Amino acid sequence: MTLDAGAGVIPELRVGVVGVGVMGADHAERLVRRIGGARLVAVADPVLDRAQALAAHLGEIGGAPVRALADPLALVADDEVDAVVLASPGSAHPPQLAACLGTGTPVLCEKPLTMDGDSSLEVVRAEADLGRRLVQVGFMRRFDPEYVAAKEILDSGRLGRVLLVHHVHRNQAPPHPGFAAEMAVRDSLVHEIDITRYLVGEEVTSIAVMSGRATSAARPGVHDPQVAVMRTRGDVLVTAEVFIASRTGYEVRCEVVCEGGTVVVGRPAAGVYVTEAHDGRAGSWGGEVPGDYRARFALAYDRQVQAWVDACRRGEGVGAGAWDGYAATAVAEAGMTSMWAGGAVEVALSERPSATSH
Ligand code: ISE
Repeated sequence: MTLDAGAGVIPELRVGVVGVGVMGADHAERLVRRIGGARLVAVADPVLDRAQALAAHLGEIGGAPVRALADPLALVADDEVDAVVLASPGSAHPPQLAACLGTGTPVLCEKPLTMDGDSSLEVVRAEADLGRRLVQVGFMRRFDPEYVAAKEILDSGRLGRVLLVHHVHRNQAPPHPGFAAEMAVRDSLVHEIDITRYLVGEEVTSIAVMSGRATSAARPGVHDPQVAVMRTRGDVLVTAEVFIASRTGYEVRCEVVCEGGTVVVGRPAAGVYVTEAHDGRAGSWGGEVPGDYRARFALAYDRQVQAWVDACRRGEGVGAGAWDGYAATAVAEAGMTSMWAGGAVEVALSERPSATSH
């Protein structure tokens, strides 16, 4: 259904979720439990059993009845669906995004926007042709309270110019058995690419991805860990460690070094301090390392989805847009080239259509 930007605030946004894997199920439950002003009406997945199982689970936790469909495009075209959360694999996004743009349906699209820069640019141009913002990309760190506070401090100018950014991004284990080498860049590092652009306010112009000694827990054919070195248009140097099988837990940190001080996001000492006995083994001290991104960024996801729902109801856009999705994908693509071929790879972004600067 088309939401008319001039129609005022609509009382309740009827949402459909496409893709019911880890993030789709997480967003569906979030919509049922914690998001105001929206009602989840349908979930779709080519594996219908999974969609049906999720719909049943949502009923058990007290949600209103949710229809389960097998065809994502039927969900987008459904008269009862005002807006779509796209949590299908990135390779499935292009036709699903095209359907959303074709029906004027606002869409919160999980990253990556698409699998390569060219197809992401098509999304940017298709949205620009419509002349209204419909696409939000799920770069949830932009809604994390610490990243938001860091952005405010940097923008205030009180620490002076940004000189360097250091990121750490560790996952406890590969998210699924099919995890391929490229995914460390396209699915994980893409967050550092986006948040660098957001914090520094400049495009990334080159990237080199390097690997050294690998963990013995690395999957065959996957370089793990890796370090990316990026440069922004204004020559800010950025390092990013991406570790897929760190075994310890999910750790995301970022330190921005400025002329007059530093800002750190995700300090390990934050939160409650505990000492803990481990059944006869040596005890441990400190806080807890979260198991995965759903725990670490729970609040960011809630805020992101609530901000998206509120913006859709007003007929507006919020958060990362199609251009941000394109820019991040183009840098990730260059990163994958560097990962296989070595050396720094320049990133040449296309000219930004003027209608996308909303
Ligand atoms: C996953 O797909 C995500 O988006 C997480 O935020 C990221 O930390 C993880 O590495 C990815 O696999």
